[in-house]
Amino acid sequence: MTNPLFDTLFGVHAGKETPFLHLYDGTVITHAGFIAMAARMAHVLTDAGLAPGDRLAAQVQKSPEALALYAACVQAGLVFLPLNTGYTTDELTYFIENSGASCVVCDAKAKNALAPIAERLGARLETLNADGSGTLSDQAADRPDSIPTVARSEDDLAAFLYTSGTTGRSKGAMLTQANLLSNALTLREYWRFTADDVLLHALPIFHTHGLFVATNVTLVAGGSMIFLPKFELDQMIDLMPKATTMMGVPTFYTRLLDDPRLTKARAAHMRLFISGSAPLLAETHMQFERRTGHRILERYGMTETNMNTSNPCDGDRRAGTVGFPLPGVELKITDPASGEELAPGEVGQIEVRGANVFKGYWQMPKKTAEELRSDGFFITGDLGCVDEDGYVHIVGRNKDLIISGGYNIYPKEIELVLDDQPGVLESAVIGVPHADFGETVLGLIVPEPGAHPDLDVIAEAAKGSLARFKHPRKLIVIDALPRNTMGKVQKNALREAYRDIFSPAEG
Ligand code: MLC
Ligand code: AMP
Repeated sequence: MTNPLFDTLFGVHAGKETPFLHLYDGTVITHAGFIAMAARMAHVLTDAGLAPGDRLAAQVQKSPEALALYAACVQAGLVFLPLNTGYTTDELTYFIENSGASCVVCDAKAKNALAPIAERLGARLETLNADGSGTLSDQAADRPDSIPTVARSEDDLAAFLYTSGTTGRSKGAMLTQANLLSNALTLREYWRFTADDVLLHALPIFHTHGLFVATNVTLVAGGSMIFLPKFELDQMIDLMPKATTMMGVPTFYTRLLDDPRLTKARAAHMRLFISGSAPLLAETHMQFERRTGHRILERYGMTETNMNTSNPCDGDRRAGTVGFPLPGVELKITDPASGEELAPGEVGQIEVRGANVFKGYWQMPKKTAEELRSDGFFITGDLGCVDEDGYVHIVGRNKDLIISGGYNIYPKEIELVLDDQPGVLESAVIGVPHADFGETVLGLIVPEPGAHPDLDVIAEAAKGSLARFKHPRKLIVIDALPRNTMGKVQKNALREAYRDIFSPAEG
């Protein structure tokens, strides 16, 4: 194969007039139509001088064209770098600069803000809007429907996905063709995806879950997707009877359960509901089964590793567990201090090894060495254990991380912004339970002696530099942060003290 990822995911479908994307307005884009769309874009990118290995950063709304841009990059041998549509210009500047992108694709609305940085880096700037229009599509319109695929090996990079760091700036996780391909093929078998499957797709396509898990699995199975711009409850309820599978974060499931239209009859055509990216409460799992007759299949993954473990498709899907290591993935539980493997049943840090595990962080050899051992095991930062039946349980995190509605938020990034505000001595940002998002962000502020910081001004400052999903939902002034004898802020004590602030205890 000249380009294993392209050939296996996309190339095999060239010329097939089978449905690939069903849009809400009834439009159907066939596999052949999609591959041709991608080829036209690949012409534009290669004609512009982009060479294999160059990075293309894209902050674009979800659309068939946005997905075709991913396929075009794979075909042209470019490294695809998708970016959260919520990121501010400050945040984007770092990703674009750090990755050394040769091309930036954004919504026309963001063009003026990104032009200076693109110019500084000598990067091309193209636009692609939510409706598929823009300079990229304009140029692609009269290009040929096919293009020779650029040769790549399995070890070549296919994508960069940035993940935030607990202390410093975000790290670009380098994913190879083999990382993505091995996981897609494994999941197709494990979850029994076939060409008959129709996946209800409402996830964003700038993260592992919506881009790689959902899309790549559908592509290797030759199936189709009902491709929605975002999660809209009415559309999900409306379209469920036309789908066979759905992938979502736990918020999708709690929102569906809050709607009385979710019934056994409505879910009767579905064969599989999959959840991941954040812990699914056992209660949600049980409620969903009572309401629909389906046991949600929970799986566990990460940006750096794709999917690691999954509950079985045919066997017992256990609430509160993330199932078994996937075929080809080794998993062990180790002592965080010594790195020694622990006895079965003991809680420790989860480490994984396999073809799914990334190549390292872009231009960060020190960070890479801290998390990716020389023997290939990756230290996930999650804490868990394996029970006597082999099911993996995630019981906590060894990293200061908040997961809100499936988005990862690193408190340090927010604390740095809060600490910079007038009258603030120091701050602590914690995740607290939230009925809709699972966890949400709470900011605790300690004023300088005699100061009375204006919380509205501070909230405004956060808005300027941080994406909306990272904004503290509440700011509270407190006298002092609890510290242990080493001077370390005791976030556990804070989480305990404020655990009911958004979801008050019963009674
Ligand atoms: C939106 N908002 C969020 C938010 N999503 N705030 C906190 N956390 C989130 N996740 C903001 C909105 O901008 C809005 O701001 C307000 O909160 C309420 O918006 P909403 O209408 O309720 O949000 P909605 O657009 O419906 O989005 C919620 C959501 C979405 C859960 C559907 O966040 C989502 O699709 N999440 C999926 C994330 C995901 O794909 N994660 C996978 C990562 S990969 P305002 O100002 O209007 O109030 C990974 C690996 C793995 O983790 O294992 O899969
Ligand atoms: P990300 O960095 O966005 O890829 O997020 C990966 C993190 O999400 C993991 O390290 C886990 O902490 C968390 N995660 C993913 N799936 C699950 C799950 N099923 N249960 C609990 N946590 C999960």
